[in-house]
Amino acid sequence: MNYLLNLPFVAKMAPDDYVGFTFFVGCMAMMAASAFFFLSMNSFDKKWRTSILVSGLITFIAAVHYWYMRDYWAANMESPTFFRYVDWVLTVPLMCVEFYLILKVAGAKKSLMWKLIFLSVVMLVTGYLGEAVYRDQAQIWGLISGIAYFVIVYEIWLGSAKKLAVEAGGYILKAHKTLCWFVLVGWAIYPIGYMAGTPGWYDGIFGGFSLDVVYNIGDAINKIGFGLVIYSLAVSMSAKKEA
Ligand SMILES: *C/C=C(C)/C=C/C=C(C)/C=C/C1=C(C)CCCC1(C)C
Repeated sequence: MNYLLNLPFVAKMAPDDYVGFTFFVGCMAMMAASAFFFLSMNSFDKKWRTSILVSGLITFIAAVHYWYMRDYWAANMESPTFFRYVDWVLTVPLMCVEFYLILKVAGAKKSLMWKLIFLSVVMLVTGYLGEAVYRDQAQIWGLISGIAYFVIVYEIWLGSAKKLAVEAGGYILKAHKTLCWFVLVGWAIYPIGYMAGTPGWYDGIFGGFSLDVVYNIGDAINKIGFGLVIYSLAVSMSAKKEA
């Protein structure tokens, strides 16, 4: 029993542990963003509260996972792949819900939401199989995942979601466009990280920069950025209504 008391309660962090640092800061940023979204929620028109609530849920779920991932990294010094993908499989479908919520005013149907959710789950499950289960087949699973990603990009940039956004016009079209850029550019960070982290593929393009650092930066940009786009849309729409 005595040896337990001698264990440190907080793991040490080396000053050059960039992965540990980005897990730590990422965790804090997600917590702060969640507080911001939750606390600002009720200052908006009822119609926008659900969207802001979902923004907060996305960063909150991430904050909890980052808490675990930070710990896991500190204890094992290896990628917390399992927690990473559980986080994604919960938060990315919620990002799909955000597209549906803002396009609802233009008559978006639930089928659009389920289609995007389905594609995102295919993208993530196949990605997990390639990254954690069938490591020697990472290329083929990455390819299937990439196809699902491509279909999501097509759907929002050129497909039915785009049509609805054009119908809605104004601030909604503008916000939709910004979210589309997040998906095209911000989300592309992940497959790049995946390729860079797969042995025999493009490993080494970041000069040994860790896969986790790439994913952590991607998460902060995408989850908090996405939420802020929705937030500023709600601000604009509420201001318009008052005027
Ligand atoms: C908050 C988390 C987000 C927005 C995560 C997004 C993740 C992706 C877009 C992952 C995509 C992948 C591919 C397109 C191919 C390789 C495997 C993945 C899962 C890394």
